[in-house]
Amino acid sequence: MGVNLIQLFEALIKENRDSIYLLLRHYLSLNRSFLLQSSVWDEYQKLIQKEGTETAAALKPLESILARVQEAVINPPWIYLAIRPEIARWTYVRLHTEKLHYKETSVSEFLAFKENLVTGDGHQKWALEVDLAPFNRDFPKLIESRSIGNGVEYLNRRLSSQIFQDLEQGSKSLLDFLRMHQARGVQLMLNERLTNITSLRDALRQADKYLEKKEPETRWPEVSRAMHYLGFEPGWGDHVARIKDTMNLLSDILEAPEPANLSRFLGLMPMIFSLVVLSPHGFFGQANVLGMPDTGGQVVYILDQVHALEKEMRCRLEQQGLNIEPQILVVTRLIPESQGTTAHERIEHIEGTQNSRILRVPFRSKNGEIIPQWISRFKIWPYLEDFAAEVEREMLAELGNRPDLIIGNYSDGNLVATLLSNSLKVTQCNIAHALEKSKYLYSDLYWKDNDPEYHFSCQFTADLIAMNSADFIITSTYQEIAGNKSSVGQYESYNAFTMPGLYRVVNGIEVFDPKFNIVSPGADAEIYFPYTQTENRLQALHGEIDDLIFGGERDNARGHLQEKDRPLLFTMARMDKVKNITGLVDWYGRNERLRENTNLLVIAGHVDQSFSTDQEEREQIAYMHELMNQHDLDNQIRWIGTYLDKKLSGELYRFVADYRGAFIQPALFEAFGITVIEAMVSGLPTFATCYGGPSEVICDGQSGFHIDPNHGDKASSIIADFFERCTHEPEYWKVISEGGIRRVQEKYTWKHYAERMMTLSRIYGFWKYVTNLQRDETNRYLEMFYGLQFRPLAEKVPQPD
Ligand code: UDP
Ligand code: LCN
Repeated sequence: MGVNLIQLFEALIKENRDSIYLLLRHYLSLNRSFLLQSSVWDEYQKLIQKEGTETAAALKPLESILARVQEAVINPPWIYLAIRPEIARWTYVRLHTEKLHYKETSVSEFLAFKENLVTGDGHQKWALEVDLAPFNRDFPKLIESRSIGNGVEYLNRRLSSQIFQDLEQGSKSLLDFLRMHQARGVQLMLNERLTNITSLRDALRQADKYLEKKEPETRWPEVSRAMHYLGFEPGWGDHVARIKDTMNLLSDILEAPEPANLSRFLGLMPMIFSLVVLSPHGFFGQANVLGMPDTGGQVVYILDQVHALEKEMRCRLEQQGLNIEPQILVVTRLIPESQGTTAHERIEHIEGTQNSRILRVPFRSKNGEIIPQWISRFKIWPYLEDFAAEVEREMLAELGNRPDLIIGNYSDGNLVATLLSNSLKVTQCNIAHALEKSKYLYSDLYWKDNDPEYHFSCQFTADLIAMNSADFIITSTYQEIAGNKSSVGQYESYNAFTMPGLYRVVNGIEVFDPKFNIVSPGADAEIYFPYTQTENRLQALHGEIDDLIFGGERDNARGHLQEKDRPLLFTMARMDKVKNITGLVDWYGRNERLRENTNLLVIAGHVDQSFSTDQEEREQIAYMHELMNQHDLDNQIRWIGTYLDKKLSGELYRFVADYRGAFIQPALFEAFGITVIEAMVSGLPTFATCYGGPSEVICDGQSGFHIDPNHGDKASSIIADFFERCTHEPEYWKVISEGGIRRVQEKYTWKHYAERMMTLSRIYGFWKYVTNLQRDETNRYLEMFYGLQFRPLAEKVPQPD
């Protein structure tokens, strides 16, 4: 693309010099240093409207480039452009606005130019550049952007061809790998009799002959003596048919490795008996926690994940013929001042599981005292290193051994997972949930302004360390990694950025790295199911729900719906600014058609501002009241400021669907949005933000609708159109409702999630082993980055007295 772009630019400049000059002058006349994608485009549109058809025609060929400009940085006479011609591929160019010179430039120069505009101190001669590319030079990388997020498939192909290329060496690695399997002190798979590939092949043949004579249902204990004698230990299967199947797979691989066989074989290996899930911040618990500060979808996700994983682990262990109870430990922070939750309890059994627990470990002050109060997720950085050390001790004591997999969650959990995995040499998996960098505009560039409140310098440094040390990363959507044609992925945004005066990142994370895998979460199918499944409906809750929506005054509620037969437009979210509930109320207030056709039901925050301890939430609450007054909305909006328990919220979605309502998720940015899939699977036509995960979860016009929160009028008229159409054409509501149900049932289920996670953890475990993928050089660099950058930054975060 680079070459084409140069040619295109040169040709355009030659042919349409005057018009291009006019456009560049227009950008300069705005007196703005930074223009983002939408402004670059909107300003271009304004100009051609003003100048008329001749200029429009002359500039038309430039559109294909302009549409791909992600950012323009202006400091006359120069304009620097960051162009993203394709998903996850970038080119940087520099234009002289007077001479119309054009040159491709490096990412480093582009970032330095940006820094200069922020600091105003001229180009720094030397800035710390973080560049991880040299470390990854010898590692395999995906080539096509459409393969991003399917790392495991790619790795599997790579692994089998590697084994194939050197069958003896490859098979030897496999043999060594199988020989090292143990569980709680018991040898599994192979014993010391099988010392080389020839003896393994022989033993497999003999075992096959022996098993041939047995009934397929014969259980392992009945053949175990003979198997042991041949060199085989438990783990091959619970009965003869399965044992034979596993052994045949291995024979096939030893003969001619094929990706499908290898991944199936590894998927059957007894490798995962216990795992640790890290989620330090917020209030982690099973009741009364949602709605507490920093506590939302991540908790829902992890609890559902634990249920699904425990089930899958148990099922696999049974099939492997092993009588071992899987163990999962969710490790979080112990908060003595637990505010009516269980956050002060050291250990808590997870309901609905057999052997999964929450283990809580406190944060400590420098002199070792336990910190009693909740601490915002933006300010927890100074505690994490000691926390990790204490977690390591407590976790080993709880599990009796080191875990087989460590899963980090969010920036803090991923950093702790890094420290633990490095120390224990355990496979590390990261889950971001939401990378804060994409949520706040210019959070990197103006980090200094934000640091007193948000400490992004710590968070982004922690993110870079954790991303690069993870063995594999799972994401809920493709866009989380690499965005789409027009918008940048959340991980992609970490590849090149700068925090002026601190450091400049020129290769922060490689989104073509096969460590990335899309494994989407689901919605708890026992709670969130279609409104049409009448036999499972919770009729007993309908009185309560009716009163909640249509009742009169009650604590923590505002508004009283007058026209009760109108369908409900329903929203439910934490009242963070980014969730944009106030934006929605404003659009609703302004759109007469929407007001005539619907009532708005809002479940968010607190109605009484004094109940909130969070500054951002308090501001949103005040603004919400202001908007309700301004648009006179008390007869049309019901605002409930109470968090609902899961059963009630599950039935509420269906109740709204009974009356042909819809769900709306108006966030300025939503990383994934569990409420979106909950609403869809309940059968509610769903309108959700086009920024972030929902844009991928929903197929626009089929399983719901995309709306742009930055264009409220357009968004509200899309919704009004829908309701108007449904009044003439009631079947239309059903079409979208069914589309949403189908989409979630096909793509977003915990069953699928657990199966895939279990396969991934084995394949990445094997990959780590055979390629000796310790990434020693990267780790040493990251350790240095941790010690020299992260630690001093974290120490500067103020701690309570
Ligand atoms: N939730 C709930 N009761 C409420 C509000 C929210 O149970 O009153 C749940 C909601 O059903 C969803 C989660 O909280 O499971 C919110 O997750 P989401 O990913 O939508 O947003 P987050 O809070 O993580 O940003
Ligand atoms: C955090 C978020 O902000 C949501 O978008 C996700 O749905 C949630 O975590 C679970 O991953």
